[in-house]
Amino acid sequence: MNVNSDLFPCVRADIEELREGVVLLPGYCSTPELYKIVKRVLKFAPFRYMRTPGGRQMSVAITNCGSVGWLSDKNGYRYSEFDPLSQLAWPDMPPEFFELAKNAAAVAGYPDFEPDCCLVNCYSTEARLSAHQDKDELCFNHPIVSVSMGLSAIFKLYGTKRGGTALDIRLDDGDVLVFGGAARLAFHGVARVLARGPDGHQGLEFLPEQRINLTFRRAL
Ligand code: MD6
Ligand code: FE
Repeated sequence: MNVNSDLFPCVRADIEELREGVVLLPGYCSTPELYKIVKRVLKFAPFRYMRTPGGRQMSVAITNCGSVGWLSDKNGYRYSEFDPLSQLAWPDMPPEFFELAKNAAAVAGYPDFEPDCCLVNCYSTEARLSAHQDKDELCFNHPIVSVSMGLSAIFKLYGTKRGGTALDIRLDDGDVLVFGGAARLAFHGVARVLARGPDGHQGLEFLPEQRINLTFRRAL
């Protein structure tokens, strides 16, 4: 498939390996176009607040596209072919999404990455994502590709054991983070979403109050 894309690459700064396995592609994609595609996905599978297995409602609103989607409810975390809200299959992964994730992974050193799931997270400035490992996938040889849009966030990167001091990574609109290899099972979370500054630097005209993050995975 050849998707001619205005979405990437538009690199704002040098690509940087922040730690073994963690590669930041600053400003790698053009988010206005990406956001239009997100909105099409949302028509079929709107954002919703899921509950943790412990019964707490997450502050991050979630949806998915792809052949499977990530879920959390009282029965645990897992991937499912079906959206529990609609009982239908999740919307297909848009080809532009697939190409973006595949291309970013290749640039970061993973030429074989083919995502089957895109988890879409939506944060208000009050939302947080507590430290976790992404370990519901079948095989950890594949990286995770994370794309940030809208408001900036402070992403905390820990080691492969819980606790310790974190590396704080500011993720801005258009940044892509590729997370694999030695870091694939590192703990990480989102400590806070930064409100739009008075200079209007953070956030986007079309997404002034929120941060949206796409995480591409190979679940199966
Ligand atoms: C977020 N990201 O940035 C949440 N997981 O909103 C993640 O949880 C994540 O960015 C695995 C790999 C990269 C990520
Ligand atoms: Fe994660």
